[in-house]
Amino acid sequence: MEKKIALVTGATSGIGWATAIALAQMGYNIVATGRRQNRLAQLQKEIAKEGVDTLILTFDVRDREAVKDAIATLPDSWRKIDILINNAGNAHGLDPIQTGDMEDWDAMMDINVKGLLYVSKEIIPGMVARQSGTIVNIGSIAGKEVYPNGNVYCASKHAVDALTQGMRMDLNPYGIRVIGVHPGLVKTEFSLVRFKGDAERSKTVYQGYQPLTAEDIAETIAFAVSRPPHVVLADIVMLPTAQASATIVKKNL
Ligand code: NDP
Ligand code: 8X3
Repeated sequence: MEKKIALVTGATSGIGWATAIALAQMGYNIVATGRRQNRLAQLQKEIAKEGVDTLILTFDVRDREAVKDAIATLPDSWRKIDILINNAGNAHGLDPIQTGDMEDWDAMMDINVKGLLYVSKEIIPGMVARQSGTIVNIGSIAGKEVYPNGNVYCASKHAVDALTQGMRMDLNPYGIRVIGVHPGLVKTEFSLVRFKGDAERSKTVYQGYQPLTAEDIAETIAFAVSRPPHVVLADIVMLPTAQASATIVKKNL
């Protein structure tokens, strides 16, 4: 029997990387996407150990034409995407609204919101035609709550939450499952990106408690997508035990 196919955006690190591996372990062939080609080649080698295939697509989700062109290159045998993991995204900066950097604002809205839409636009029509498919949108606790200085990142993730609900409604007639996964603090390259490569500052985010790992999130995604077809885990908020809300984290420092 033909293997099923999962397309994972932002597969070059963190949650996307771990999810690509977890889905490969479940027997899915993987379309792995991101900007860093060398990382995708590394991932392809890891995935090969699971006995499935990887097809690499390198593009920036901000570039609408690049997204379209890259997905158009999928050979026929790779076109039937069973699972779409909309994961690519990051926070850029952590500043009060009055001093926020507009480049950061553009990056977050363009990547986290518009990028997710651009990729979805290319994949959803096939799912609609086949009347099947599963979409997992990676939101955040920042899409459920707002925290000081999180302004635009929180807005982008609230938008992801709204889009997840909207997709579930619009795709309901076609039997397509739409799952929102909203993690709290996960130790990945996320803070390194948010703090523009400041490794010391990014380390402090995860000190004094046990954060989630990318593998924790991947395991939950794997569980969610493997429920029977009549079951959708619609909205999953996942926090480290030490975290009670976006702003309350019990730290032993
Ligand atoms: P990482 O920084 O480790 O991974 C981010 C991924 O997104 C990378 O693969 C990166 O690939 C990709 N990406 C970023 N910008 C672009 C772009 N313009 N075009 C294409 N791909 C892009 O962080 P995480 O794994 O933590 O983040 C994954 C998702 O999880 C994000 O949506 C994030 O908001 C969300 N999240 C993270 C949490 C955390 O605490 N870590 C908590 C809640 C949600 P590349 O740079 O190679 O293009
Ligand atoms: C990532 C988690 O709390 O840094 O979305 O916004 S948080």
